[in-house]
Amino acid sequence: MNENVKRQIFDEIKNAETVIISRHKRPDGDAVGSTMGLKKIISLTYPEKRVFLDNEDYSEYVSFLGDEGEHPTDEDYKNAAVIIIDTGNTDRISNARFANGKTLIKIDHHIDDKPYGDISWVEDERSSACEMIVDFYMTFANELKIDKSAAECLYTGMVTDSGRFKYRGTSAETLRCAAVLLEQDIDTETIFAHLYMDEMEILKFHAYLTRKIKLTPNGVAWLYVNRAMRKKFKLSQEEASNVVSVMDSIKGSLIWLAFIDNDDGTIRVRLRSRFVEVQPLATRYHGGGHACASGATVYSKKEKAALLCDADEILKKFKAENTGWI
Ligand SMILES: [Mn+2]
Repeated sequence: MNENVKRQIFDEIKNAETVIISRHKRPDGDAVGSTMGLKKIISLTYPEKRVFLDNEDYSEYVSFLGDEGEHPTDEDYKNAAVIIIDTGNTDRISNARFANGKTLIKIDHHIDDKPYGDISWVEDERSSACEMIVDFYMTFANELKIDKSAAECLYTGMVTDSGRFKYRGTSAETLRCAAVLLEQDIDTETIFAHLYMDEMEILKFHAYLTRKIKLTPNGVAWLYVNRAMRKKFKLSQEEASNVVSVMDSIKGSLIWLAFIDNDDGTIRVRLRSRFVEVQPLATRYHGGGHACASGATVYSKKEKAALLCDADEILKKFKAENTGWI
């Protein structure tokens, strides 16, 4: 079935004079890598086509992949194929003009609870959207071209979304896709240095945070980054959000949560887990995402407490019903 959808997308790209590619707000490595990677593949293959990235925000974290180039005009949209990658629902698209093109194409690996697009290719078991772009390239390898720079963008997204090929979505197919990128002779040492070396200040902040981790009765680990803390350590929203990773290896804490004060008074929640799924919980609190990596928003301290209580209950139930986890 997907072979058909992929063929449709390929034909749309082939027939379009203009292709515009967008991703989700607050982009991560996968959102940036997949869009930039696909843009490079299309431009290499069809130098005569006009290919744009069009997004309204930016990520410092993966800025080493280069900038997104010039934005399309309203006129450019008229006959364009618009491709949205790595974005589950239209509210999250970082482009208010996304519906102004001729065709709208969705390529995504989030659970498809709010479908959109004239053509939609969603595989929620994929470890990253980048993996899907590589699969797309492999499907049409006789016609599409790839180079080192495109491969570096795609590899960056594969590495970040799969937790360096550690999360459960990582499959034999994931590694086959990664292998195709490695064949482009990419510089993985530099990519890893960009992604995983931290400033000394961040390290000190993590040491501080480690002492602030709290546990619920059944072992849910959680941290709250309030405004005062953000100010004290001069944290951007992005840096504050990354604190969730500080709690990712605590024995018995199969669910871990970070609460981060947003500028508008709401509280962003990042939910992570192993063995037990947190996606249904995120959905209950105005969010969603993947089985073991989701995001949500709470609107009061009371709602924050309720979410923690629910998480604790989920973990309690899981531990009572399952053995064999570490
Ligand atoms: Mn992704």
